[in-house]
Order: sequence, then C-alpha cells, then structure tokens
Amino acid sequence: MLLNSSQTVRQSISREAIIGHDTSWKVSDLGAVQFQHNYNQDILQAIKSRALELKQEKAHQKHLDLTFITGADRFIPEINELIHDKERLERLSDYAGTKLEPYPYSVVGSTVTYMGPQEQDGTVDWHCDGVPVTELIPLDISDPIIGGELEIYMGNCEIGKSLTDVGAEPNPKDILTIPHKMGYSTLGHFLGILHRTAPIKYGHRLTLVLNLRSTERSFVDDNRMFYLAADSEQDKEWIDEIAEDVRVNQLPSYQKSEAIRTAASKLPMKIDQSVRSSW
Ligand SMILES: O=C(O)CCC(=O)C(=O)O
Ligand SMILES: [Fe+2]
Repeated sequence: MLLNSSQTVRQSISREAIIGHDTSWKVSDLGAVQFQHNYNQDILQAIKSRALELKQEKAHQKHLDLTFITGADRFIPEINELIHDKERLERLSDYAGTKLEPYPYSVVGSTVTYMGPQEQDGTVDWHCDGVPVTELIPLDISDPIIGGELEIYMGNCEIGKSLTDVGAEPNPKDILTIPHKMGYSTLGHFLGILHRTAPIKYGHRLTLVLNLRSTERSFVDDNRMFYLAADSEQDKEWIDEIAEDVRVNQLPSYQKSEAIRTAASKLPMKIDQSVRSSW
C-alpha cells in the first residue's frame, strides 16, 4: 500500500537544520523523519511478545544507561521479515534521499530497547550513534507515560557532547523534542547528531531498532571497535565480519566515491561569459 507522504509524515527536519552547518561525514541530508508506518501488526505483536519473554535471559544493561538485546534478529526471527522488506527499504531510502541497506553486522543490525524509570531499565543517555542510520519502531508505549521522548541537540555534536559528558544539561532552547507514537516510526541519521531519550518518570517504552547504512557510502560509519565491544557480547565473530565488509564493500565504495569527488573537483569552473563582459 503506497501512502501519500503528506498525510503520513508527522515531523521532518534536515541534518543541516539540526547541526546548524553542513557536514561532510554523512550519508545524505536526512536529519530525522517521523512517519506513519504500515508494518504488519501481527509481526509487530509477535516481536513484542518474544521480546518480553526474552528480556530476563537476553537483555543487558550496557553503557549509556540502556537496557537492550543486541543483534535481536538472532533471537527473534520475525524481525528479519521487516529488515528485508523491500517496500520498507524503498520508502526509507526515499526519505533519506539515498539508497539504504540493512546494517550488516550481526551484533547490531537490530536491537530491542527496554526503557523505564532510571532505577529500573533506564533510558539512553546523550550519545551520537555508531550506526549511520536507524529506524525506531515503537512496540509498546505505556499510556500514560511521563518522559521517554527522543531529544535531539540542535548544534554541533562535539560542542554538545563536551557539555553532556561532564553532566551539564544543554540549554532547553537547543533541544528538539520528538515524542514517539504507536504506529509511527522515526528514521534518523544520528551519526554525528547528539541525542538521548528523556528520562522516564512514569511508565515504560519497548522499541524495535533497525539499523541501516547507505549502499553507496557504506564506509560512512562511526561504529568504532571499542564502541561495538562496549555494546556487544565479547565474542570475536563481529571483528571478522567487519574486516570482511571493509574489504568487500567499504573500501570499494570509498574508492569509487573519492574518484567521483576528485574528478568533480578537477572540472573547470563554469563561468558565465555574459556576466564577465559586464565587469
Ligand atoms: O528510542 C529513542 O528515543 C532513542 C534511542 C536511541 O537513541 C538509540 O537506541 O540509539
Ligand atoms: Fe541513538
């Protein structure tokens, strides 16, 4: 079912509008877009039930005050249906303005996050994503809930993070608040964009997080190895996956992108002669 985007987009903001200047380390001009999705409710319900069953055994509270299952599709096979849904990938690519593909590393292709008051599951603290692009799909939002909104720092992430790293709160005027809503996904290019989930004072949220990257610019990625290690189980499988991906995908995509960039920068500047004659 194709939906008219003007009816379904609830919020949308460009990367440059969030950060306040253009950036070169990006996959596109996408900032964040929240839209009504049309994903199969039975699948979402099955993922939710399984995520609740698995919480005790598989969810961990890792760094950044986040309780989550990493590589959740390894334990909840229904997630794979969404990850590889062609219509979904096309729609997200349209929103991003560049072709997106599922993030390929098994430990962080998808996660399920559990959020609640700080003394329970917690909510993710200020951070910039390691993955280039992410889709946040609510599986459950308690009604009522106090807190739990996505908060985006409007500015340069290095400036923002130097404040939040020492426990300072950004000025409220620099924060864009995007409440989550059942039936609506949030697609964000949160690499180099500082964000968090507002602490939950009452209620809870359960979210399916599906990560993506650009096919053409697969080398644009901030998942440094120590960060993946902090997020993942300490097995070595993901190190081999990354090494192979760098060889097969990231290096060729980097070389191609550099060839296009340098060829473009060598083109003579087009000068309108009629303008010159009037100098
Ligand atoms: O669910 C949210 O509001 C944000 C989650 C987030 O930033 C993350 O999982 O990296
Ligand atoms: Fe994030």
